[in-house]
Amino acid sequence: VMIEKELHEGMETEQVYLEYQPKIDLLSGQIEGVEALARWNHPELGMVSPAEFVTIAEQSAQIHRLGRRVLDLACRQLMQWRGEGINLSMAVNLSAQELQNEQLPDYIASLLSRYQIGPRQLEIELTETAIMGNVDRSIALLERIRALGIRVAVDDFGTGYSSFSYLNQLPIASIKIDRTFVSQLGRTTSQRGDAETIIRAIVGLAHNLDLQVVAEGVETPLQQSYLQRLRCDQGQGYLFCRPTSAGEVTRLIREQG
Ligand code: G
Ligand code: G
Ligand code: NA
Ligand code: MN
Repeated sequence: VMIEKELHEGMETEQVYLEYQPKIDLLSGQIEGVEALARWNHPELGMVSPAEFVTIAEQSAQIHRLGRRVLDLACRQLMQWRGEGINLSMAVNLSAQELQNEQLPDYIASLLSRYQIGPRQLEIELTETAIMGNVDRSIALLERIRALGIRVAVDDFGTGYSSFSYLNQLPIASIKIDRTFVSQLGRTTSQRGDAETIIRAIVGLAHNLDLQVVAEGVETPLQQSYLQRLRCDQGQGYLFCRPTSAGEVTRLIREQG
């Protein structure tokens, strides 16, 4: 209860802020977008991991406040980058409960207009598990988000139900292959062969459905070259960049010209 109250305070202050992890075009190597990742710097505890405080927020219904805060900070940063002549897309993670919030599409629309953001610049990431929890309601809400022009990505693909049959019914634009598959690409055992086979199948299916494919957790040049060969579109991971400050992303963008 104490920690919930403190999280509430943290969200009203600079304690809760965003880091940004670039998404790289695997062919050109250019940064095409970023994923916003929430951070909480607690005055006594120091950095609290998002796995912990997102769970706390989910269990105490503060997840809606966190979601609004993250969306607001993300759109504000997009506005700032635009002022600096930088055009990126920004992905924001949402939890399952937020997908049940009927007010979410209107809130997002109000942010787009407040910060003068084009809808194509914003993306929403949701896990399969979050979508499948209440699939009809999820689809209805995602349709409203898509109607605003915002793209939706399925996060951690391959770890949930992996309901391939649902993929073409979901109003989504891309899928993110979970890093457990990507991490096996570096191995010398038969696991690598399995991961390759799975990734090839996911990419083939996704591209047939006109979905973009992002590989998560790319840590080595070897994994990168496998993913290029397997025709993944984008990569994200420590090899390219850790989650970092907006200023650092700006510097990297300037550097790539
Ligand atoms: O940021 P990593 O750096 O540790 O993130 C850990 C987990 O927390 C990931 O599953 C990520 O999707 C989730 N996460 C990070 N930021 C947010 C957020 O703003 N909202 C929600 N719902 N989840 C987040
Ligand atoms: O669940 P989601 O995909 O949103 O989680 C993003 C999480 O993945 C964050 O915690 C982020 O710090 C972490 N992450 C990003 N790149 C890498 C990577 O290359 N390797 C590992 N192990 N984790 C990563
Ligand atoms: Na994510
Ligand atoms: Mn993920």
